[in-house]
Amino acid sequence: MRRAAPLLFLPLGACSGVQTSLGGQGVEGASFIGLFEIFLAVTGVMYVIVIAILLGGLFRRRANEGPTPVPDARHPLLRPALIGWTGLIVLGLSGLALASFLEDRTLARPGQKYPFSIQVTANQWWWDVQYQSSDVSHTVRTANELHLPVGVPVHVALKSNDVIHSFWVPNLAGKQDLIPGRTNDLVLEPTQIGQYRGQCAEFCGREHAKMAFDVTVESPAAFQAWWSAQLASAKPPSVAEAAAGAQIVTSGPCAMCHAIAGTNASASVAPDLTHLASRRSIAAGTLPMSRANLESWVADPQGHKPGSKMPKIPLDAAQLHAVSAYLASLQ
Ligand code: HEC
Ligand SMILES: [Cu+2]
Repeated sequence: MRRAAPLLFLPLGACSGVQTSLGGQGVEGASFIGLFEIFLAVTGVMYVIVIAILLGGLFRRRANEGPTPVPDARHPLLRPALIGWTGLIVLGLSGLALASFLEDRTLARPGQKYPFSIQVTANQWWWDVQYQSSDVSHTVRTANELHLPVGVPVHVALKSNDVIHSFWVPNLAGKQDLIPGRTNDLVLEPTQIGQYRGQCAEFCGREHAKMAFDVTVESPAAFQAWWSAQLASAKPPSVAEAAAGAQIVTSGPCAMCHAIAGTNASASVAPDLTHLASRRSIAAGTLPMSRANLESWVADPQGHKPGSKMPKIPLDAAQLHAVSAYLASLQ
């Protein structure tokens, strides 16, 4: 038992870092923590009172010895004590109900205007992401990542192409489901620059656990720079090896699923690869971004993410090397 004690602290590992609901790095998330603390305090006080009464009864009985004393229904304190206890419970429960109601009202933000909107579409098992502003020519498509300007409330429209998923960036806000055939809304207003991790929070099939995404909260200037860079078409390959890779990727089967702006690959059933190498991870958080990992992913997607909708395409070592050179150049 004593050796297992450190295990008790294991859950505390979830209290800091890039994926924690106690982070409070967003307006929504921080207000949830406030609500959580109110619930904890009220239920904590109730718990202590109940346990104190139980212990009191236990020790009183020990002290009396002999047969169990019959509770004295005429005890002068019994009536006021029962009335007080009932009152306390009613008051506590209504207080908690009121607190959640008010919290809900604040989070709804009726009438709020947003500078732009992000449409996130869930697929088994990756996230399609589109940035949309009033200027249609500024639409940007990426996958498995979100960039957000700090201090700006942003509207996120959530959709699904297959089954029910759940969008969750615990550091910033609560969960919201993505449901086929309808659009759900969420507002994200990060208050702290940093790197966070989002995760699908509704079991959606075999690779549900490997359906994460990266969230980069940055200064408004850095965010604008990112958006402008994403607007550009893919850079043409500058070395022979990458050019050979581009040939394979844009004319072979890859182009039947993926899009690379500026080439004739324009399918949309798989992650957009135009600026793939500017992301932090591959295949919805499955592997960190690097040329070696890109090569390894293309060589054997089913080995890294069994059941994933990307088939293994037969390529020899030289072809794989060329493909990874090209993919890694897609900054
Ligand atoms: C049948 C459609 C299909 C074909 C063909 C296909 N892919 Fe994919 N690819 C996918 C899907 C779906 C994913 C997302 C997998 C996941 O994360 O679960 C993906 C993911 C990727 C990723 C990771 C993207 C990201 O955002 O993390 C890369 C890189 C990639 N594919 C490259 C290729 C290359 C190169 C080829 C050709 C050799 C290819 N794919 C062929 C469907 C396809
Ligand atoms: Cu899921």
